[in-house]
Amino acid sequence: MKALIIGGAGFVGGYLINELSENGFEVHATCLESENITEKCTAHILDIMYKENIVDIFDKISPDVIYHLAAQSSVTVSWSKPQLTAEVNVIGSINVLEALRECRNGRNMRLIMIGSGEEYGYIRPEACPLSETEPLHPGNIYAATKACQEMIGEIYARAYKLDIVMVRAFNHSGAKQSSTFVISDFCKQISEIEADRKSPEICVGNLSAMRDFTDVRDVVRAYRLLAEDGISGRIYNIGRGKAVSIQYILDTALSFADADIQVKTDPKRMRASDIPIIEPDVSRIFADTGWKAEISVEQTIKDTLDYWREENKKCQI
Ligand code: A2R
Repeated sequence: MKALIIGGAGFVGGYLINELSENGFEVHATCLESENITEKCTAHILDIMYKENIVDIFDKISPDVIYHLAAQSSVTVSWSKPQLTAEVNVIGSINVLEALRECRNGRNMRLIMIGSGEEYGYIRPEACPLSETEPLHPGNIYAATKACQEMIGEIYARAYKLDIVMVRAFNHSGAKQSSTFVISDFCKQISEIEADRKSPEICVGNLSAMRDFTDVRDVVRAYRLLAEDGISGRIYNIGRGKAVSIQYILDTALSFADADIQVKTDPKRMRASDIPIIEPDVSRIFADTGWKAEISVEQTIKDTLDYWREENKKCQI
């Protein structure tokens, strides 16, 4: 089986390249000119804003499965750069869909489109666990573009009979993730305190919110299984199905710390619109592929902390 990952140089891309190459796939991955990619795959330069270039790559590789990961993936950036976010996430995704329609062998390729649990947005707490049929009320620009990408994906699947599977991935974490995400943020701060590079205070936001965290290694396994067993035209939630509080994430991270650390609430980290609980129903993906999260939240936190400790050592050399 041949796989092509569009946007392979990002956080998830590196893990997906590993997952697929370890499971016998011939892996191709695209990156922007400025990015680096691992040697476990064949790299191709691609900007999804140029549809003809996507068609060329699809024709050249003729993959069995395409993973569309390329995105402006930051909620924060989506507020400051809404046009860029819409261009990459919506127009770029339409370019991918059009390329699938126009390339020579597109009817024999499966496209996995990566959306987000953020698409659900302003939910009623009693709607949890959120099933895929729950109405979407995106609460930020990033989420709105992902909902739009998905709606257009559904239209292409139906109108042009293309083989497209869509996912809504909830919070996923692991080593190498940007510290704009909570687990990575806490672990990075702890590692800096341990290394005496920061005062012994960890800055936190709203600790009562409950979110669903899955290890990125489990998430990419779900992506692989969906290529094999997912049902064409379907949308799948991907998550653990069990939310925990940010307080629990903090306490667990602190329990692994080799230092005395005070907790300090930072008003800049408090979001006025924080929804109390977001938790997906993951029975659909389990029914169709047998996938469920296997790596514990505690393990993810431990591995992320170890990653940041190593990064700190590099700074000291
Ligand atoms: O923005 P950069 O330089 O980090 O590059 C990102 C790349 N990308 C593009 N690739 C091709 N053409 C473009 N016009 C374009 N704009 C951005 O997509 C980055 O290397 C990759 C996305 O990776 P991350 O930002 O690290 O996202 P992550 O966490 O790997 O998430 C993968 C997917 C995304 O669709 C998220 O929205 C979703 O999972 O949660």
